[in-house]
Amino acid sequence: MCIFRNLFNRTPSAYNNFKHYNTVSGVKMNQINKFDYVKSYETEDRCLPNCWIVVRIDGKNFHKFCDLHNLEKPNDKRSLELMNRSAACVMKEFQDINIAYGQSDEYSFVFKKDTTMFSRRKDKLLTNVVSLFASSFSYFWSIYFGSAKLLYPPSFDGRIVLYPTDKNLRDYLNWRQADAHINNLYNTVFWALVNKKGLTTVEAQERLKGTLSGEKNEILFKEFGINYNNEPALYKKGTVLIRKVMNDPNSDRTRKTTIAMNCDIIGDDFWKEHHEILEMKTSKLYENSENFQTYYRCCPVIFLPF
Ligand SMILES: Nc1nc2c(ncn2[C@@H]2O[C@H](COP(=O)(O)OP(=O)(O)O)[C@@H](O)[C@H]2O)c(=O)[nH]1
Ligand SMILES: [Mg+2]
Repeated sequence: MCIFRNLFNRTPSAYNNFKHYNTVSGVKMNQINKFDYVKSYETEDRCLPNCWIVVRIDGKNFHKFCDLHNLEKPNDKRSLELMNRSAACVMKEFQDINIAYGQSDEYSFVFKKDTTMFSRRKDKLLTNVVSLFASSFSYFWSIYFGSAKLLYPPSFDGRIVLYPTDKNLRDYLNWRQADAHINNLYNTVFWALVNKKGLTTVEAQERLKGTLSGEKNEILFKEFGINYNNEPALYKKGTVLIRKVMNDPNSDRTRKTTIAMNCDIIGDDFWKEHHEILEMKTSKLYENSENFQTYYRCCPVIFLPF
């Protein structure tokens, strides 16, 4: 259907007059139909049914972004919290995301297997998540960085991966959390060698070449008095976001909210305690009040219940 005809849906005679006497860029209105066929070149790639849909976003060139913004090495609490806040914003907008996991400059969002959001269209799911995450990152920047200016608009890439079984999904999340652990242990020793012992980055790299985790732990402990176990869980474990029904501290009502935890998700305990994630159910009232941050308010101005 010619788009201009839609304008006159309610007054066909007006359309008839219009189409004969008007032109757009020299093309008569009654000839516009001949362009309609270009729409048929659009394709719609849909995610397979009955699969978990993982959307992973990752900061573009974040090593440069972090250097330019003088972020603390190897971990900057502000940037990790900003990533979490942005991810909570995505969770709020897309209620079919059951769980999200983030570390460093990346976040994985898991849509439930039976989501019908955007008719499971890949391009819609991916671009909506990536763009909301990126805009949130800039929008919330000053909350975490105060007067330190955002020097250019950061961007994120994104991909979609489908996992047909719960085991596949758990293995995927295990892989990301194991990656966080390996990188964080390496980076913690690396930057201790550079910042506290004065090694050059090349010397630190040489020193760590081929070392196993036990040896890295030992260097940290013996040479720097750091017990890796006591490092913040935010750095060691990354952050997992899930949905819970909880008592709202600001009223006598219960609310569905997103909570953030820095805990192990590789073992079974997490999945037993939060069995509703894989079962794709709403949680029962969750009264555990430790070890997590709530995101009742995701936006600084408007109260947005989840
Ligand atoms: N200084 C600092 N850098 C970080 C932090 N989080 C992430 N990064 C940087 O972001 C990079 C993320 O890795 P990757 O996505 O592979 O690199 P990219 O291609 O440069 O984005 C890390 O290698 C770090 O350089 C942080 O908290 N502090
Ligand atoms: Mg990156």
